[in-house]
Amino acid sequence: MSIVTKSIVNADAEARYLSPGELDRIKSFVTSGERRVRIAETMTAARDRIIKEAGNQLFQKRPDVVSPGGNAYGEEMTATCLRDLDYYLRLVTYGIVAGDITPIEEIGIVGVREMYKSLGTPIDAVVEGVRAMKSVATSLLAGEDSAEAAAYFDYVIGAMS
Ligand SMILES: CCC1=C(C)/C(=C/C2=NC(=C\c3[nH]c(/C=C4\NC(=O)[C@H](C)[C@H]4CC)c(C)c3CCC(=O)O)/C(CCC(=O)O)=C2C)NC1=O
Repeated sequence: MSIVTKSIVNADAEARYLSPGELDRIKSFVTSGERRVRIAETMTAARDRIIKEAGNQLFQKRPDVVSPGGNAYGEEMTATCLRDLDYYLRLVTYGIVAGDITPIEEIGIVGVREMYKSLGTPIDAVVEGVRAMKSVATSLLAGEDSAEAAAYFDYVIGAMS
């Protein structure tokens, strides 16, 4: 839910007008809108490159995951691993557009530890992959945009660490 929808639902539950504080938060959401959409556009257009470079960085740092016995060993498993990175990059773009981590949390964080545990996937290596995506993605963005995007990657990193 966006901050706009959320504020309306809360206010209507109490049959009241939006409060000055709520209107302030909506104002900053609206005024930052163009920037957030621009960031999401850049990341969406560069997604193949971000995934590829982040994957290379991850497998260099953690050769164990793509070695025999590793969770991402073999062409098919490596592709599934890169697909998971792609999932998280996509969720980060959702968060940036919504100006809110909730979509990332609901789709990709709730239950993630248990999921990776049951798959035998080392979650610390997934975190390493997200860190690498952050580094590649933020290098494609200018100052303020880069900091804004970094915050959403940091949310994923923190929630999985
Ligand atoms: C959008 C929300 C969402 C997420 C996050 C998601 C993740 C997800 N990753 C999976 C598998 C997997 N995930 C990985 C990922 C990795 N292995 C490693 O060693 C690396 C560290 C890492 C890559 C960074 C691998 C290798 C598998 C296949 C494991 C297997 O089949 O044994 C599976 C099992 C089913 C399948 O293979 O598709 C799910 C559900 N699915 C979703 O719908």
